[in-house]
Amino acid sequence: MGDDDEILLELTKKHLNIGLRGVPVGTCRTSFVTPEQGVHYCGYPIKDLAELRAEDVVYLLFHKELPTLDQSEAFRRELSKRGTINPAVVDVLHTLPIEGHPMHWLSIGIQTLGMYCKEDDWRSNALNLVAQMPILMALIMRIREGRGANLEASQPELGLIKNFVNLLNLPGADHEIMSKILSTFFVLHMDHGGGNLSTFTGKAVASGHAGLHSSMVAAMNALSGPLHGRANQATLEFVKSIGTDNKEDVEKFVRAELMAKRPIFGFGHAVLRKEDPRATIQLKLAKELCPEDKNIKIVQTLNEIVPTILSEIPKITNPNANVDLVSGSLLNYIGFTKPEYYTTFFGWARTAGIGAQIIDERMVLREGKGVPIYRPKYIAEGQKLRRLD
Ligand code: AMX
Repeated sequence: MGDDDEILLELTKKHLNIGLRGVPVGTCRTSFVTPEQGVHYCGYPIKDLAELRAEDVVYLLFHKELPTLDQSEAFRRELSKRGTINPAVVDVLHTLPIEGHPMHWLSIGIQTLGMYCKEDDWRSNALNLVAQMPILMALIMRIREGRGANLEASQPELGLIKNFVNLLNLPGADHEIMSKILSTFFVLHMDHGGGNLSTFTGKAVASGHAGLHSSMVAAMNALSGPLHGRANQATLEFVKSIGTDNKEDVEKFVRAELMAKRPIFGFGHAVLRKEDPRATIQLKLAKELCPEDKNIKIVQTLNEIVPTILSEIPKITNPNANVDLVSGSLLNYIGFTKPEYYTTFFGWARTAGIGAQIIDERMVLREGKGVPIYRPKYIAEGQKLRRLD
C-alpha cells in the first residue's frame, strides 16, 4: 500500500453475503447521512434546505454549491428549455396495462424518453430527465386515471413543481397547498448518500456505459421494492388500517402488531439515532396545513406513543419516526388517495440525486477518468470440479 492509502476495513468472511453492508465502495460528492442530523446535501443539513426552491437544490447536487440569484435564474431557464418531451411517449404510455404498478410505468416512460434522446452526454441527459420528469409523472397519472394526456398544456417555464401541478390539474385540488407539500417532499427525497440500493444500482449500470436513461431505469426498478422505496406506500396503508387517533386504541393496535411480529411502519432507521429531520419537517408542515386531517391525527398519535413503546424492545436501535411516517398522509391530504403512486414521487425526486451521482462517477472521480465498470469479487462456494461422462 502507498503512503496515502488507509485501511478502511479489514475484510473477513463475516463480510460476505451481507449485501455489502458497511463495506466501503467509493466516495460520494452529493450527500452523507449522520446519526444525529440525518441526510446532508453537499454539507448542508436537510433541515436547512427543506424550504428552498426545488430547482436550487437540484443545482446544489449538480454543482456542489447553492446558486447565486443569477445562477438560479439561469438554471431555471436551462431546465425550462430542456423540459419538453416527444409526443410519441404518450402513445407508448397508452399501450401499458392498467394492472401494472405505476413504478413500472415510470420505468418504461424513462426508458422511452431515453430512446428519443439524441444526446450522448451524461450531464445533459441527466438534466433533460430532471426537466422532463414532471411532465412524464403528470402524463402517467392522467392516462392511468382515464383523464387523457394534455401535453400541449405543459408550461415548463412555471418550474418543475408548478408545471406538474398545473398539468395534472387534479379535480378539487388546492394548487398552492399541493405545490408547497410536493416541493418539500421533492427536496427531502432527492438524495440519501451513495450506497442506498437504487443509487448504487444506477451507478453500477452506468459504469458499463449503458447510458443515463437505462441506468436510471435500473435505479427506479431497484427503488420499487417494498424494502426500499415502497415503504411510504406501506406506511399510509398501515396508518389507514389503524382507523382511529384514540391513544389507548392506537397503543393496543401497535402492541398487537408487535406481538404478531409485524413492523411498526414509519419508525426506525438504519443510520439515524434520532427522529429523522425529514419526519420533523413534514410533521411541522402537517400541523400548519392540515392538523384536522384524519390520517395526520393518527400519525401524530403514533408519534406521541410509538417511540416509548419501541424503546421497551432492546434490539431496536432507533425507536423514532422516519421520513415515511408522514409523507404518505400528506400526499393523501392533497388528493393522491392511491398509495401505489407514492413511490413514483420518491423516484421523481431521486432522479436528481442519482443523476448527479452518476455524473460524478462517470465524469469527475479519479481525476475525470471515472469509476471503472463495477466488478466485485464473489467467492465460489459448494462447487466441486465436475466432469460430464
Ligand atoms: N418495528 C418493528 N421492529 C423493528 C422496527 C419497527 N419500527 N425497527 C426495527 N425493528 C427491529 C428490526 O426488524 C430488527 O429485528 P431483527 O433483529 O429481528 O431482524 C431489530 O429491530 C433491529 O433493527 P435496527 O438495527 O434498529 O434497524 P434496522 O437497520 O435493522 O432496520 C428499518 C431499519 C427501517 C428497516 C426498521 O426500523 C423497520 O423495519 N422499520 C419499519 C418499516 C419502515 O418504517 N420502513 C421505512 C424505512 C425508512 C427509510 O429508511 N427509508
